[in-house]
Amino acid sequence: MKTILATVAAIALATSVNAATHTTTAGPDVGPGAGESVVFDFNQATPELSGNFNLVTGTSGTGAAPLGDTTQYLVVPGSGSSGAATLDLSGFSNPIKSFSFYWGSIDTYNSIELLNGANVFQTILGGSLPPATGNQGSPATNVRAFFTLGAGENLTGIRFVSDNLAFEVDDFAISSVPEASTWAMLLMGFGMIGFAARRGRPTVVSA
Ligand SMILES: [Ca+2]
Ligand SMILES: [Ca+2]
Repeated sequence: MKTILATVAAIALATSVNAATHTTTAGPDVGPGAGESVVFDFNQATPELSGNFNLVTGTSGTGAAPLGDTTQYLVVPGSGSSGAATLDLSGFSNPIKSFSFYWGSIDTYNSIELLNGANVFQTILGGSLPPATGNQGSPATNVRAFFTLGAGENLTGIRFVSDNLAFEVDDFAISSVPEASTWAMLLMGFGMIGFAARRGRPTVVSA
């Protein structure tokens, strides 16, 4: 009976944690997590990015450079006092297991929406990564934010939303997935090993 109860509890626990979780590391940026690589550094325009945004360097009236970041970064909104920009991740092989980015001067009115196609399956508020005071010079509010996706979650895009000035982002990274060509080479390699193994084995002739 104890075993059954433990199993039921384990299943309940497993299903209840089916959502992206997050942690942070204080700035300046420590870079991507284990198994991740930067796929967007925002140093140039990219077709995957759409919406109300700007790519800027340094601190101006609309965006504050994330602590220690001297490169170009993403700022939302690009015009007006609120807006959203979407980063299309559908070109990457799924499942994406984790992602991270350098989040400058976190504000409570910043949020990210995790997308599967047009569907928002989770919203994470800036206020859930305290202290979200918007402080531009504090390591506590300029952090590498790490997100681990829940089981079965299919991430195809991220929407950066800001209801005021501003949401600053740089060096967006995802868990690296081997490219199709890498898989083809791996499979070819396995095939050759298999062929060699078969050749080396004495042929058994059944009577
Ligand atoms: Ca950059
Ligand atoms: Ca900010």
